[in-house]
Amino acid sequence: MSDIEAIRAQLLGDIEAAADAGAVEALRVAALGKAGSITGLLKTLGGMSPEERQVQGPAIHGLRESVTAALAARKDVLDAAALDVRLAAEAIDMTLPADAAPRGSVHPVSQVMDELAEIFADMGFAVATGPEIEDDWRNFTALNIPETHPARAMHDTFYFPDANAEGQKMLLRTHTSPVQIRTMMSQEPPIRIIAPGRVYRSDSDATHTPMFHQVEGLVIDRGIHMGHLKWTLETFLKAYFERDDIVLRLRPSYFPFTEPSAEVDVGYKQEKGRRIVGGNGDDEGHAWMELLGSGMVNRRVIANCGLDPDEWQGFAFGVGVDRLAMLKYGMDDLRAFFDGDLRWLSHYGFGALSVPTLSGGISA
Ligand code: 2NM
Repeated sequence: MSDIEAIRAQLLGDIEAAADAGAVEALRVAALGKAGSITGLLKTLGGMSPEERQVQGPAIHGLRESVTAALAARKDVLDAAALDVRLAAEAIDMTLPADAAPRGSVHPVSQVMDELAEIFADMGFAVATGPEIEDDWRNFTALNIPETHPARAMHDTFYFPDANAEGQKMLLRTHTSPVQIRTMMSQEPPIRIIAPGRVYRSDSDATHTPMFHQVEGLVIDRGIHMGHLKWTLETFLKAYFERDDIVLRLRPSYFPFTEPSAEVDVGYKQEKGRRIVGGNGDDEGHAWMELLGSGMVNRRVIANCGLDPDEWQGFAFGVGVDRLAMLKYGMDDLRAFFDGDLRWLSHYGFGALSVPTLSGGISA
């Protein structure tokens, strides 16, 4: 066997036996590197006679090509084997139930907001959202809340130190009503929305947190009246509390943004003196509990949003989400909502996969 054939047999055998990428690279350097065996053979071509070079040249170049090809092929085989090992090690059994190792839970506030979205979607309401940092006009002025209104005082509202480019005072929204203002200014009636979200008031004790959650609702259409408001709230509360024996009591009230305004109390028939929810019993055995604020949207608010109040009327309401959650799920301390205590969350939280639906059960 010629030198070339001996080198070829040796190298191809070694390459075939290379156990890993490092061994393949070492063989490449030994054959094709600066001091490699094939590189050495190529260098001998210069000193040969033309006749000899004509024979040896193609033979040596052929050797180099077959060794290069063998190195690449071996590397491909080793790479594929390494990938197989990695895939086997990192395999995930997609057939395992996701609940096998439950981690985390849905906060009661999120659960209740999901329930509200589901209930109101069934009545044709869309969910609207807006920024938590608002300007004075959208949070107060547009809502017919005068400059001198106590809600504007520093001790209730978190103001930012600087005004915006239009000279508007900036603040953390004190209610989600600016979302309704934005909606009325950007959409053509009829409008049916709920606006859930975080709101901020400088207030902190056992029953008040400086950030809390609110849902407000707004309907704007032709010929809307208090009957629509009462039916909507009754239908919502029956669905939310998952019972049919709910009665409402509307008491006259005052809000700058609604006229007339009504405070809505929810009543439960008391079972032989036993209170089902907190509240005071009346002569007929009802336990009444103040729950929502509501009213017919003030025509000045409608006009402030660029709509003609002679053509468009509407009702609006607002309710605290944290309070709704406490009543339905039996929590008694509002502050626990914001502690992030994992034991509380695992006790009161909801499974991430149990999405509320009207068909499947609103809190199932
Ligand atoms: C409440 C009570 C009564 C209300 C009014 C409006 C708007 F933007 F349409 F004028 N949004 N929300 C409203 C009315 C809110 O919360 C206790």
